[in-house]
Amino acid sequence: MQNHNLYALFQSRFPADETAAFIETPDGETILYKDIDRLSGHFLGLFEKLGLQAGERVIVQVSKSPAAMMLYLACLRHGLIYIPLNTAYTVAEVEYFARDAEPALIVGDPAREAEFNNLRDRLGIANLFFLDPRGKGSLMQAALAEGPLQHTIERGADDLAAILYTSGTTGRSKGAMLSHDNLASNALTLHEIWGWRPGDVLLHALPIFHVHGLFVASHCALLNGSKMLFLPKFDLERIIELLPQATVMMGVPTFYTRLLGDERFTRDLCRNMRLFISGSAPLLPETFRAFEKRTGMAILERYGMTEAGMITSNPLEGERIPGTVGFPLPGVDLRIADENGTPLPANEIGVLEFKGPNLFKGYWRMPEKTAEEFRDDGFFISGDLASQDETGRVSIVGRAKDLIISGGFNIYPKEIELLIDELPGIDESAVIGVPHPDFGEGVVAVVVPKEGAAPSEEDILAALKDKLARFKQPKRIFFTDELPRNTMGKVQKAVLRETYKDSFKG
Ligand code: MCA
Ligand code: AMP
Repeated sequence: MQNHNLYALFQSRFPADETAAFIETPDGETILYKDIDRLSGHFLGLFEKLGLQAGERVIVQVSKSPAAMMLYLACLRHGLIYIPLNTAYTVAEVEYFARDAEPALIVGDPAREAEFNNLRDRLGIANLFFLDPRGKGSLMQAALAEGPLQHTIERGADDLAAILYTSGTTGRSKGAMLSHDNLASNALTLHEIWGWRPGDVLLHALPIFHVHGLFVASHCALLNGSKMLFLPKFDLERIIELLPQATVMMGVPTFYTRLLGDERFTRDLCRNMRLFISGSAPLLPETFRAFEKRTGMAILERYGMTEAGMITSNPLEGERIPGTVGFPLPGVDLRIADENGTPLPANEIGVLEFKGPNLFKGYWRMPEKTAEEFRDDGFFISGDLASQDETGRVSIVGRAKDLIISGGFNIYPKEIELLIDELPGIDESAVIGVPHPDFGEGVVAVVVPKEGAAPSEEDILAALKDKLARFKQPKRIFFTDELPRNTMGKVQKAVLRETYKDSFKG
């Protein structure tokens, strides 16, 4: 029987060259391909010692480091379900995920040791370890004392490899369950269509707690036996320094607008680059054009979501058209439909629905929520508004879901509104995204105070501080007497977005 464990696929592609590097950091840390089995094997030793069983969950909220990458690969090998969390989440937010996922192991940042210990005690978490940004800490200490073991356990196609939480329109996060085959099929497709070739070097500046950085970027490199120039975070100086050594880079639009904002970013700097890929948020056509003018290269925009990885892509060969996200990936069945799921004619705007081998297995312990988002014929309702032309090319034109995407991070207004509404002196609130020069969209809260009350912006922000990750906190708060509503009583967010559209101008 074929072992569907994703790690087995990667292993089958590791380069024979003993000197081939997998990861290089600016601090001079290097991991060679020939060392991945051994380094991840130490974690396997620890997992055995702790008695962790395949199918159990592991929550990981640590800084990006080569060691964190090894931990991820070890979880795959042991059949553990990997749950990465945004490092910006507060412990209050982590608590929600821990209650929902019931992990057998949590790995956290030692900078928040006391808070994590408290969480472990309250929730009765069996195992808690720490890993710091330099790959040191109690996890590494314990792992290095074990093994290395060398198993890559048998997994079936549908066995889960990871759960990635995406926020929900109700304010409750949902865990998207992704199988080994979901991840493998998408990685193999992207490796193929983006023309990965020997000698490609990936400049990796994305976080590794989301699909974009963890799966799309790293998996392509692993399948290609490529080196990753691994930055702890987006760092303009480092990127300018490293670009001449790279051939491929993936980023959110903010990466590209920030690069364009620096005059050292030139055609010559990109002389060895063959591909810049953008996604997670809409790339403005003006950014695409400015980039082309500066570098002579057309950014390749693709579209995806946590529930499925990548779904469409502009072509490697052929025209990349700004404002479009290209064609459905091979194996992906895609349609633009009305509210009943009936396909619409070409060029009409509707909701993008799709299915394919990359489509997830549902939301963790939320069968009703899962059912709501699938059609009877297995198509998934993305919540994105799109059109498709006669040639099959897709354009994302908006969102049916109430979602803000800021610097590539998704923010669901409901989650913030619920917290603001429960504060003293506040009647109600509406949270919207408006154009932001750096993040694409910036979060704005429009608040209606209770009669006679005069809450201040500072009070509201102070109250949100420990409850919400920094990137979700409103960057501006406005007060008003009343929110605009339609005849059904629904808040007209489009009207608010228009009213406050210049909040970040100038
Ligand atoms: C940081 N801040 C943000 C964001 N990031 N605020 C809003 N939106 C953000 N994305 C806050 C910080 O807390 C800080 O607040 C202030 O903004 C300035 O921080 P700065 O140091 O400039 O930020 P940074 O560290 O440079 O980060 C910006 C970033 C980063 C590089 C754009 O957010 C990033 O790496 N984003 C990528 C997200 C991503 O990987 N998305 C993929 C999702 P203060 O100063 O007030 O304390 S996967 C996905 O969407 C699907 C599958 C897909 O299609 O890919
Ligand atoms: P996430 O839930 O973080 O996986 O974000 C997925 C959402 O990001 C999609 O449903 C889209 O709304 C958005 N998205 C991803 N790529 C693009 C893109 N190229 N253009 C416009 N929106 C995008």
